[in-house]
Amino acid sequence: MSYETALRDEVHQRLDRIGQAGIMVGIPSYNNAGTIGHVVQQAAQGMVEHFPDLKPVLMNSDGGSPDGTMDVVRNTEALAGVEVVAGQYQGLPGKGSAFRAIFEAAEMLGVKACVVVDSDLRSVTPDWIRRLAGPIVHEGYDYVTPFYSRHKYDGTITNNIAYPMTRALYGVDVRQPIGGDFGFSGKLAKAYAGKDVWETNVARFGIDIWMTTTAINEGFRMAQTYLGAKIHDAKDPAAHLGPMFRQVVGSLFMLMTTYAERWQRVEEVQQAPILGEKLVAEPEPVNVTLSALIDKFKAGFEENADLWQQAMNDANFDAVAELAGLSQDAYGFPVDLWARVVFDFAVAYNHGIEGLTPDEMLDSMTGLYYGRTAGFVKTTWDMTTAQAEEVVNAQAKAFMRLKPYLVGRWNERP
Ligand SMILES: Nc1nc2c(ncn2[C@@H]2O[C@H](COP(=O)(O)OP(=O)(O)OP(=O)(O)O)[C@@H](O)[C@H]2O)c(=O)[nH]1
Ligand SMILES: [Mg+2]
Repeated sequence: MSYETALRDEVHQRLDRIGQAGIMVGIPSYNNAGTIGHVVQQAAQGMVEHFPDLKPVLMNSDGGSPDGTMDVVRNTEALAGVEVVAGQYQGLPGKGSAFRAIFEAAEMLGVKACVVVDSDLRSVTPDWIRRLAGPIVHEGYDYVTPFYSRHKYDGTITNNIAYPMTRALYGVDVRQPIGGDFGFSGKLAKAYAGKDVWETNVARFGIDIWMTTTAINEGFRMAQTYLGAKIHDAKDPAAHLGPMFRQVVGSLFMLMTTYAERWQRVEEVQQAPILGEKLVAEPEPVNVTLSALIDKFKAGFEENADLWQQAMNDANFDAVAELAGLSQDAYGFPVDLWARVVFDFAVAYNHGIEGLTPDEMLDSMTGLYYGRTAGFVKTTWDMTTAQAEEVVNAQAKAFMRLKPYLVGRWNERP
């Protein structure tokens, strides 16, 4: 069933009664009763303290949490002057649908700026709201992405795919394209709300990459903003990231068809300006299990070798097959090979492989992502976060350097 709107009647009526607002913070949630109270307090305080001239609204867009998340929001104190809306969205279950309701609400209220922050954040402060909304309210930007200090093993989908692909495809260096905490203008919220993507992975964890890619390609002014450390309920990449990988990468690949004319012409990279005073912060360590990652890669090879062979060119497949035979000591996953593998799958996803659904392709690619993550972990094991950052940067450059390979394969349709 498809929905015309993500706003349920009761939420719509509540927004109608509020009428108009100047600034809004939207918080998506699903079972975050333990952490959302803090986020609500900080966000509300941030609006009141830093934007006293704008009428503030805080909206929690929940996925029907059985743990009482919305009650926590409604009962949180210290919100003098802030209108609080806690409601369930309708549509496909997922973070993207929750955001769709927030976009629609921002449009209805005619806000100048909207900020979204995750409900599992522990490092959010009122100052985050200033840093995310300030460039929109005062400097005419439409889209602001977070620039965090993250631990080297937090954000492995970002570092190994979302960041290098966004930079190489669209020529914009935006370090956290799927960071989850963003600021955007009312104008951009309206543009997002008007799109027809809510039956796709964009309704789930594809939302972040879609927001960033859309903002870049539809000419919205964008910037990054220093936020310090992102401390949240981070996940071990070996244990929890499979579905998120499919949804993010599926959306990223899908968008390559939408914007094919544009990315094929891009040869230069420009950094989106990083605004604000730098925040120095020590991120919390994220644990990874190297042996588990390598095992998952090898299991993926056992299970999907045929499919990998169909998706990849022969030389790439042979190189990957060789890696699957290595011991942990000898293991490594070269950056150039990884870039070509991602490009092979991007082409296979968009042009199709007979007898395979796009989701099956992404499922099988997860094993390769574990393989590259293991390679990254091995290379950076003894490195500081700053040194690991250089590895991420070099990898992004490799994607750009090898882009002609992608363009060539993209255009050799059967
Ligand atoms: N409404 C709603 N919100 C969701 C859903 N899934 C996730 N969210 C929210 O989206 C935000 C991000 O989700 P997380 O699970 O923290 O994911 P993440 O931090 O991007 O991912 P990691 O970096 O892997 O930890 C949180 O505020 C979640 O509560 C959902 O199905 N419905
Ligand atoms: Mg999180």
